[in-house]
Amino acid sequence: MSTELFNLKGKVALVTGSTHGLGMAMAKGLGMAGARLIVNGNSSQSKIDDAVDYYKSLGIDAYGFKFNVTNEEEVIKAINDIQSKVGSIDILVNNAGIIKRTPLEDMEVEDFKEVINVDLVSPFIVSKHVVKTMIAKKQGKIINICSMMSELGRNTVGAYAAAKGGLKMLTQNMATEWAKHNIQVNGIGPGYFATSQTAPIRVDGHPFNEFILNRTPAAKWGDPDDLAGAAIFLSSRASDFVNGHVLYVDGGILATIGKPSNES
Ligand code: GCO
Repeated sequence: MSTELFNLKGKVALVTGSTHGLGMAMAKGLGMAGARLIVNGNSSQSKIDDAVDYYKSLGIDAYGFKFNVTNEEEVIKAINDIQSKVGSIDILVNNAGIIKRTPLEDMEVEDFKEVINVDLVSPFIVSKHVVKTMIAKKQGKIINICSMMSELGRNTVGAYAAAKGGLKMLTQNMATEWAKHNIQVNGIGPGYFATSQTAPIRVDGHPFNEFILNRTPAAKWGDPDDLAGAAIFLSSRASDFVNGHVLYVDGGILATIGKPSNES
């Protein structure tokens, strides 16, 4: 019984931004649990093809769809293509995101708007169109990828924090409106993970690197594969009565005030 609860066989899972990083780690987890994987990106077709080949090399049934999650027309067309070529989407992971690190007083309005558009508006756009079939089928799972910045501020990432804070509340409101259709909407809040996005601040000797190693009770950066379990749980029957919750996978950062660097 216990493993059956986490079995995703026969499910179709769309993970936006799943050609690399955290998106790829979560998508791999869903594929290994049996889901048929819809791989999405917007940079280049070859990057998507390479990712699909990688998933297939792991025995995962994967299909690539290049579309811009901020462009509603492209999203509508892609969802129709996916549904006609693969099947209706049972699991949606809104992972695609960007970050711009600039002090707020120096940030261009266009840059602020772009971060909000990709990190907050696109989860709304994609969910709005995917949920229609979930409502008709009276079942579905949506996972929004939040952040430590859904709870905490940090110098230079104001637009990102505004978006991720908003995404936490969007998650709660989606749950409020769609739970009655047996659709569970939850979030995952990654802590600090070793990805290309954090590479600039994860350099040996970089003050932020030392800060994170000291600030994180687990005393390490997360491995993207550490997110697979949370993604499978929130995509499976095991979470059928979990709604509007953000599951933080952060090595304990949010659990603690931290400690002075001279304390072990
Ligand atoms: C940063 C990091 C963070 C992490 C993550 C933390 O500059 O602080 O890039 O944004 O990526 O979101 O939860």
